[in-house]
Amino acid sequence: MKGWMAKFRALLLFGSLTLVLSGCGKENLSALTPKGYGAKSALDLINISLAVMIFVFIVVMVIYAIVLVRFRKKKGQEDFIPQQTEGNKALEVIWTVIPIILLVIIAIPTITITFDLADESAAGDSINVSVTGNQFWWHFNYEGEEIQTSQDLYIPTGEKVYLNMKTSDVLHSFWVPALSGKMDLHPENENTMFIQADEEGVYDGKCAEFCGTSHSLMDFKVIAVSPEEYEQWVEDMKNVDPEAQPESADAQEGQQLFQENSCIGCHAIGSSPAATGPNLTNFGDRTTLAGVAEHDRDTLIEWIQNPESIKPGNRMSDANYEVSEEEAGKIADYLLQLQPSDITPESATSNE
Ligand code: HEC
Ligand SMILES: [Cu+2]
Repeated sequence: MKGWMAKFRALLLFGSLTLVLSGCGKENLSALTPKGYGAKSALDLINISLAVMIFVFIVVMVIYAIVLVRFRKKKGQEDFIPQQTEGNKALEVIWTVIPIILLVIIAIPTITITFDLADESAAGDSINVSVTGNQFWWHFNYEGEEIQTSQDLYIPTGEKVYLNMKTSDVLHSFWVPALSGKMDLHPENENTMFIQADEEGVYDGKCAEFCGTSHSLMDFKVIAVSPEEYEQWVEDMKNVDPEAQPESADAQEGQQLFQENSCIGCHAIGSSPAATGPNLTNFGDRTTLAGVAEHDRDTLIEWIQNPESIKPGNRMSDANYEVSEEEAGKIADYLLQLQPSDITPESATSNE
């Protein structure tokens, strides 16, 4: 009775764990709910391999069950040693040939898809973005467009967008599970992959290569909008005037403070090339602060005063500047009104 209870408890525990854990994960961060070309191909491969493995498992289990039942010692049967056989050509050929066939069934799509996903022949006619991984943030430079941005990567749906990737420091790995597989970033070699989103949406990205203290906080977003919205976004980003005066007096003071303190030394606004910190041209349109924190005024003030408390070990923490809470508030007002485009992450989720 006791043993039975223990088994029942274990079953209950595992059963409820399965139930609870199956609720984990977000749909826009899962390779099992693919929303793009690369991720769909990968899921096809997972399914083919799984089908083959389930087939093998079932065949083995059925034979096992038959043997167990058929060759049991029957009631009242005398002990005896069964007839001993050695070698059986037919059987050996069968159990060599079947696995070969199964491996070929897995190999053909694997090789086809591997080459297909590595195919860069369309890169010349496509959107190309230089991606730079930094501890612990992402920089995006739209080649030929004079657009530099960080953290949020805008792409049009239904098109291959080629990412030419490098890192400025240690190894990182670019991964948007719902859209495609991973690609490592190297300081020396440029690695290229393409992503293609089939549906509009905001897809979560992660750094998938341990890169230091805040590796787990090196998040980013891919924002897939319709091709027309993308065109609009490109136009808006190209037309940004980095010197433009904000409307409110506080934000104007904030702009002054941003320039007087060392902020401007590390953060570009407009299309000037990559600096030590993220480009803030469309900071007001971002969904998160520094890729992970709440995107609101209070959190931003805290970030400006003590970035270490939000992202340990980040490269802004050892910057030399002194701003009061009031000044940080004005800088926050300035940064939050940097909203050059009507195309925002909401555009990607509103048409659903
Ligand atoms: C030494 C260079 C440096 C200085 C100076 C600096 N920052 Fe930063 N800043 C960074 C880096 C690096 C990051 C990225 C941190 C991360 O996410 O790992 C960052 C991130 C940010 C972010 C978040 C950006 C995003 O994309 O979400 C804001 C906002 C910001 N800094 C504002 C400021 C302000 C305001 C000042 C001046 C008071 C300032 N920074 C001074 C380097 C600097
Ligand atoms: Cu990283």
